[in-house]
Amino acid sequence: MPAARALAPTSDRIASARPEARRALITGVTGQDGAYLAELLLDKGYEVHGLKRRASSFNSARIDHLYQDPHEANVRFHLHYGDMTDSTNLIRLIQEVQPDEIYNLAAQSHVQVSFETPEYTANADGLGTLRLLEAIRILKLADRTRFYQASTSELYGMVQAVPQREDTPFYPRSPYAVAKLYAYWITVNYREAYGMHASNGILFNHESPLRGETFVTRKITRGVAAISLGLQDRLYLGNLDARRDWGHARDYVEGMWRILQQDVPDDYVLATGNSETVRGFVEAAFAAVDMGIDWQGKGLEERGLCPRTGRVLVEIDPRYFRPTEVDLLVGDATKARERLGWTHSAGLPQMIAEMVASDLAAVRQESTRRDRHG
Ligand code: NDP
Ligand code: GDR
Repeated sequence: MPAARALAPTSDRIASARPEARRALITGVTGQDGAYLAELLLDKGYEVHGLKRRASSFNSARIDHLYQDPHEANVRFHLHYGDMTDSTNLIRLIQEVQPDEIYNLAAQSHVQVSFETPEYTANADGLGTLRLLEAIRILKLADRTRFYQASTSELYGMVQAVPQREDTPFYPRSPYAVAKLYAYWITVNYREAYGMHASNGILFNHESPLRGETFVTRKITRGVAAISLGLQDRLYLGNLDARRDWGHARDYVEGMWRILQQDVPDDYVLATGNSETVRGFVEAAFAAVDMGIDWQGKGLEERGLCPRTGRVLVEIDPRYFRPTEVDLLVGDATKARERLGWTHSAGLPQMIAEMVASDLAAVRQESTRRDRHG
């Protein structure tokens, strides 16, 4: 597989594809969910088009295994440069691809980063969704193109009711969540105003070995892997008491697809129905490498110690606390189960074990490479 890829003109690549395949456009294809969804749709026989941002270094590691040389026949996976903040680019791309389904996964998706970049987050996550819906309208594709919006349990924010369902009131607690609130409602509005097949998946946290390394689960599994191999001293974390409903990304992209296969567009919660604290996740990750952890102290003074040696393994860093936090998320996916036949398959301990095993392998490989070169 070549490391560098020159993108051929879009129309050439579309012409080479099989005419009968259903066509999907995935924004955010280089992210965790984009990678799993692209794989799923290719397995289902789709022709898949992915929107990818230009970056100064390669940002396609999660989808490199799906890459097909555009010079070959019957290519079904195509990448296009673009950005959610660029309307003309999105309109042109949708005009050329004429997708049957659009999955809008692109977003500045980090809640804490959204407090640092609120305007950009609103532009990419909120207005970006509007740009896609407007492109469908302007191009008169409403009868052909179905639209999926990556909505989020962060919309619930400040706890109003537990578990959270489709009819639980929203109370967003970050610039990210407020931007996603706009995206949620503009999707509903275009469905009602223009009869578009536009749906929201209100997805609770979902993780995997492909999760970005600055989200808490992956930060923990990677840190635990490195600590257990003697390559990292300790892990610095923020709020250990936040509770999340953590599922596996592979299950959730299946749910996205099912949402778009319904005759009638609608909004669905996808969740496991279980919740765990960040602290509980840390304990389970250390257990996966046969290490225990004892907690000592309170608040910012709290520390996690190795029960055998007394060494500090986890320390609190106030930098990782958010100006406003979401304390408790746990979802009720009854509607998705009854109407879509969707359930999650992976349990949390199983997923943590998978993530830790993957990070052990990755950290070992990086350390060997470093030793070899230096
Ligand atoms: P990631 O952060 O892993 O991926 C986000 C993707 O969006 C990346 O491909 C990123 O590109 C791309 N992107 C960011 N900004 C832009 C932009 N301005 N223009 C074009 N592309 C852009 O997120 P996930 O895969 O975890 O999540 C997918 C979607 O689902 C997101 O919208 C997220 O907010 C939402 N969501 C996620 C949940 C989760 O638990 N994972 C739960 C609920 C909702 P690059 O690779 O270049 O950074
Ligand atoms: P979240 O995920 O904010 O739920 O958004 P994240 O993993 O960032 O935080 C989960 C909880 O862990 C606490 N936490 C820390 N978080 C990070 N990132 N780093 C730390 O060191 C740390 N210590 C404690 C956080 O305060 C929080 O309570 C994710 C994203 O994927 C969103 O895009 C998506 O919409 C929601 O999940 C559902």
